Amino acid sequence: MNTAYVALGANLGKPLDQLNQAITLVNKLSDTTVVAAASIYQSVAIGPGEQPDYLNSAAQIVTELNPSELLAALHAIEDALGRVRTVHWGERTLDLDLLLYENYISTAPILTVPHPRMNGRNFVIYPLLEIAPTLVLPNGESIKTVAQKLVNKGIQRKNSFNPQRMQWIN
Ligand code: ROI
Repeated sequence: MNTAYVALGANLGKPLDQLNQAITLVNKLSDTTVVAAASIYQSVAIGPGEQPDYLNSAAQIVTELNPSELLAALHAIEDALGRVRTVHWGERTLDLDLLLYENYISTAPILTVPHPRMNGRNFVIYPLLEIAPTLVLPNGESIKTVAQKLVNKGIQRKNSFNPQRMQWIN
């Protein structure tokens, strides 16, 4: 069994509904189980133009899928939940990013793990810190050190996750 971490984000449609559907689908992937999910964090959009705030979270999973299979499965869930790919870095109905997969490192453009921009984003690192406070990244840096370098601004913790129901509660 391999432990992996996935970031979830949405800022169009009904973001909380999409995240709840997404976590259910991730948990239903073959040979994959959601072990923990962080609270929902509402965060100001970074990126071009005016965008609604995002809802972000992170999940810890165990899986027998390999990194490329897992990434493909996450993309399939994005597509199933109607992600519209328009502007690069634009608003989206659902974004699922593979952050970490064991201590695997890949710099291939189609599968970059660890996620290349995760360390600079409080909306990725804060949820990750919540579910994996002792995590050490493949480069040897601890999640706590990464979190301490970030500015606690433009982000608010919201809904907590109910693991029995596999849902964030409204
Ligand atoms: N901004 C926030 N706050 N949260 C996201 O998940 C997010 N995702 C993105 C871009 C457009 C970079 N901005 C974001 O892909």
